[in-house]
Amino acid sequence: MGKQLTPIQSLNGTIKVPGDKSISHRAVMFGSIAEGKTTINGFLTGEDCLSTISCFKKLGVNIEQDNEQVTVNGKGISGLKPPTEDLYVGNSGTTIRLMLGILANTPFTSVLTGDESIAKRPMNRVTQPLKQMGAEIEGNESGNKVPLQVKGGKTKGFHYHSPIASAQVKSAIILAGLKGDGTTSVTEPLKSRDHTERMLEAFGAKVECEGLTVSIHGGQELKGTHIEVPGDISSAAFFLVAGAIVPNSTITLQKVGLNPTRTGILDVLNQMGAEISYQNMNDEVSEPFGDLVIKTSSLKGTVIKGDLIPRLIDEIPIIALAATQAEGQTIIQDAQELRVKETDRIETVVNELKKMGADIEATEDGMIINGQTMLKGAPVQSHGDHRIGMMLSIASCIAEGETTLSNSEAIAVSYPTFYNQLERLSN
Ligand code: SPQ
Repeated sequence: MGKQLTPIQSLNGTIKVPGDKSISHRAVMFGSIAEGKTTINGFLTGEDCLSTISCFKKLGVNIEQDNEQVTVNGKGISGLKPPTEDLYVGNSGTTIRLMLGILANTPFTSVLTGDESIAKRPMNRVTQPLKQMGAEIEGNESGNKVPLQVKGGKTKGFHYHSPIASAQVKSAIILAGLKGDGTTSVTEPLKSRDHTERMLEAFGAKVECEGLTVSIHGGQELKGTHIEVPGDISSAAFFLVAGAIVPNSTITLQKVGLNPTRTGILDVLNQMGAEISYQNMNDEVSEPFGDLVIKTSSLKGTVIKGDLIPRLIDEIPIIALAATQAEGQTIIQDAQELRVKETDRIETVVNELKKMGADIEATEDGMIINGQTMLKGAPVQSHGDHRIGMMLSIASCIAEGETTLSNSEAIAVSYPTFYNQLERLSN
């Protein structure tokens, strides 16, 4: 039995979206390998970030969690203990890829596993450069698929020219470099999100960023600190689009993270003609944030490609929905990375939106959407992908008739309060 979803007349009110997933993961990870106490406020209690806590607890780290407040009592990387069971990352690509970089410099062996979706995702993008740094990693398909066994040791300085713009690849290598010998650097083809670089500095490390290259000197110690997690713009994106396409709506989203490497969604919505305004901006902190107000808007089609793609990669499913409600054609290209996310997000977005009557076609590296279409309620599925589940739920708000969403539970990976907040706004 799926979740029954019915059309919504309007969405109005103010909400605070949950904490940023990328920042929450990193706060627990860096706190776990830092010396001393780290306090985290606004932590995302989604399943992915809880998997990160559970893995570090299995490595002997004392972590106390009280809802969105987390205290990590770190004892440095040398304080990590050999795990007595496999480290299970659930659905979380960020957890497994960043942990590979950390575990490469521990004096013990660990095994990392995950769920069905993680079992399909490529890990050689991280294990291959880590092996070049001297890490000993084995696994299915020569270290491309879980379970992965990491025999810790000492990595050596290395320069990596990454073929893809990926914060997970960049972060794994930089985290290995932080504890390895010599200088490690990564050059990416386009800039990916820079939360690792910003947060390592907050933990007292020196990181050099020049253009598309990030470098770190090995042997640095992190010092426990306080991390304030802003709202996740990737979660806010669902309500930004909902506010724009549901009639008679005005939604205020408070304290949304506005790191420029993540704000591609705002650029695209502006390009499409959405009425967005900004309030209470704070850009004097490591991770800038502010309030966003969105109103029902007339949207027009656009082209999304190039260096914009890494700045909105996780928002493409919900942008595709916005495009079905825009006048004219929207073309999304250079987004082949979507094929290796929790699902092949080109296929899942296109197939599920087609079931609701959208005029949308997949291309090798993106999709082409012709608007404006009246969507119809239909039986649809999330395929276990949180972002597909939320996109289809927002689609149901404007569709004619009832939509049944199977596997809606997947949404708890990044947004456990999604339906509560949707209901609050619709009253
Ligand atoms: O953690 P996971 O499962 O990879 O989550 C996703 C998501 O949609 O939430 C991707 F499927 O976000 C990634 C994002 O796509 C989180 C992330 C990070 O925190 O570093 C970086 C991006 O991935 P990548 O491969 O571009 O580095």
